Amino acid sequence: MKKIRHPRDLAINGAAPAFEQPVHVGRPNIGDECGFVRRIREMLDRRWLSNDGPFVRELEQRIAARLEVRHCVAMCNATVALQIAARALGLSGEVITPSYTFVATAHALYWQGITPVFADIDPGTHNLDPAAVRRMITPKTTGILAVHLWGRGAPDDALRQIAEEHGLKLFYDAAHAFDCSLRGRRIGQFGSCEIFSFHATKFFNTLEGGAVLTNDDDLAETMRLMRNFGFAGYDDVVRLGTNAKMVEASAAMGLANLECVDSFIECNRRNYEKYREAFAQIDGVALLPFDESERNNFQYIVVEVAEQCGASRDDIVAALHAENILARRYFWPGCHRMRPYRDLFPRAGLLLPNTARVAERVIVLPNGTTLPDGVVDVIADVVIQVARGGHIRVETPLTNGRREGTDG
Ligand code: T4K
Repeated sequence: MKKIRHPRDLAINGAAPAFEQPVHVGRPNIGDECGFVRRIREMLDRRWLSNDGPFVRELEQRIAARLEVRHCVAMCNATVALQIAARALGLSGEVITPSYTFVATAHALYWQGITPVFADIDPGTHNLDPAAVRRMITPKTTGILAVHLWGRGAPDDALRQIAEEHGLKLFYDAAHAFDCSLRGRRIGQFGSCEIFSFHATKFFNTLEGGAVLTNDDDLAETMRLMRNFGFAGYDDVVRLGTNAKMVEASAAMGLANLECVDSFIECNRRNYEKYREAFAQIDGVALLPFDESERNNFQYIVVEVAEQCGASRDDIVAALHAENILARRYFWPGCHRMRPYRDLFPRAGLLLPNTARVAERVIVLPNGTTLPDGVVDVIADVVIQVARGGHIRVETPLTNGRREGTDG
């Protein structure tokens, strides 16, 4: 493994990169490969590929049991699941949500003709700040879509109180939070419903996929109808619907991965502990800790670069990219600065100071079962050298040759 003891050892200064192949944030975890292939053969023999197939049903039952929730409604991805949930909850007008999230959270609302109104975050947790949510309520507000960012539970008690006071629906984007807990209860049980992503890059994946978890029988039934064009029988369409079905191949992957979730967590936790140890020694760069009193999947390794650090966040990202470690600037620049929303709310930034600050400081580092040995030490060594000013400054870091986010 490459040793970086001096600025001249940095690839950004001309040395050979630490890794020949890119080290990604979001390399998929693949669990029981033989179990997946066996199920695919079974699926082909059965000639049942989609439409509420036996693997989808089994996956739904197992996830509902694991998360201790009555209903799991599997879908093709979390973005469409969020849209269906918003529609099933009867939302309209404005829904309050964070800007500091993956853009799918805002897009899902806007796609449904609902205006996402962005509230600021707590800079300590990166989750919605309830006081900021209160400030954004108007007569048009019908709901709150909070996010359990990085798998850390959003402040449900305070949000529920606000929702009750104002007659608002509360639901959660739990895309990052599979197998996590909040105050000792599994995420999946909060609000009217919670939406999980099982995208390839997520800690638990079904190739592409997602699900809505809810304890509300009627809501679950409505969403089951909505995901399959509103069909209640062969010729009986009882409501407006779309095609949001999970296919059997995805469910087969989910079943194969579900058996290995505990080992994924163990691996993520080991890596997280290595990162924690390494970053404890670096001034100006801090790891966002997981709450050890909760159940965590340890997937997102989030570090924040302080103003007093000797280098900017983007300098550090550029130096890591030069080593072929493709660290990410999630969720820069914030949804409100992306074009569809920038045009909608040109002055939104005035009310989102914490969002702006956090979005300028965060780096997300690789984790997961494919993490090469020694990568944490290399990352720490790169950050140490760059933080001491031993790098060539660059204006615009690139991710796989394309710019992330926008300039807005
Ligand atoms: N809400 C929140 C809070 C979310 O974070 C997300 C998704 C959603 C809702 C919507 O969920 P879905 O509709 O996707 O189910 C990635 C994921 O595509 C996205 O699912 C995820 N959040 C987001 C945080 O990250 P990108 O555009 O940053 O990365 P992407 O998909 O290009 O993948 C990142 C890297 O991972 C690639 O450069 C290479 C590697 N990779 C990727 C795939 C797909 C692999 O090695 N193998 C693969 O198969 O969005």
